Amino acid sequence: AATYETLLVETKGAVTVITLNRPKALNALNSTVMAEMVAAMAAFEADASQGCAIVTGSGEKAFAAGADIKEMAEMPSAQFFAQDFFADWTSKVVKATRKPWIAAVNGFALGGGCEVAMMADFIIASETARFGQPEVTLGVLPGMGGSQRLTRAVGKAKAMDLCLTGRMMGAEEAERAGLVARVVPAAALMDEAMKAAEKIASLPPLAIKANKEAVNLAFETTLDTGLVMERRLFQVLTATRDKEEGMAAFVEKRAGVWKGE
Ligand code: CO8
Repeated sequence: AATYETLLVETKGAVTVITLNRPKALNALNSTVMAEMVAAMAAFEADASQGCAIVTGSGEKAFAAGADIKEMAEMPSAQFFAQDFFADWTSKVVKATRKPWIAAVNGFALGGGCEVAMMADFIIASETARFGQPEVTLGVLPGMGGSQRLTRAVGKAKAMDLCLTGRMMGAEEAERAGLVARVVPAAALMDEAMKAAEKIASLPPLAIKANKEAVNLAFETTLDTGLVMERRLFQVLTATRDKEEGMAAFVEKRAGVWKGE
């Protein structure tokens, strides 16, 4: 596997584990992290042996405490616009990745950290996780999707509360609000995330991609169009070998063997 300056990337069977690795800066997201995440996610997406990825933070304290404030403080204003700063996260990490990835949130997920967690297909949080969009306290606002993805995830009341006060919410509140899929004790976080990722990686890959695409469509389109698209994806999957195998395996009471065809 490639080596990175700000990430640790390991493959464990069919699961790629990407660890944000700037623990002294609470894994703050600078331009290098951004560029390396684009590369690491592209490598994951391209590797046919890999079925699911986990993104987590190194150390016990943080998933990521946000975009790197020290880097942004030095950056000329025009450069934010000229580089379309933060745009790659959506275009090159979120949109370019058709395989699923899970955020395993182990501590602070603030600002850009919360936003990266929300880019994942779902979040598994440790009991010690803390989520927030404190950008207002820096004189700015979320810049990597927080105002949009958080509002879609938890609704206006809590999104406004978090964005306007900058307060953090704990894992339990985040689960109640629908931001987080599961909360587990800190010591069990990576085991739980690995089990979920291994399960996903063990399932028919075309069906996995179609399920991900269909759920994401619910955020992008009308109900009517979304329902049509869901049916089309269903109809497309009926033409796959894996559908034949899946239904035969059920009838024959055995485990399916998937080809991704
Ligand atoms: N960027 C850079 N360095 C950071 C960041 C960060 N986001 N967060 C923490 N660090 C560094 C600290 O500076 C400190 O470094 P040093 O040891 O060199 O002083 C080290 O990490 C440890 O942090 P603390 O000593 O502060 O640890 P505490 O346990 O006291 O506090 C907190 C932990 C509460 C998480 C605290 O570090 C904190 O509040 N961090 C910042 C959180 C934040 O505001 N995040 C939002 C950042 S902005 C963003 O993500 C979106 C940007 C959109 C802007 C658009 C611009 C146009």
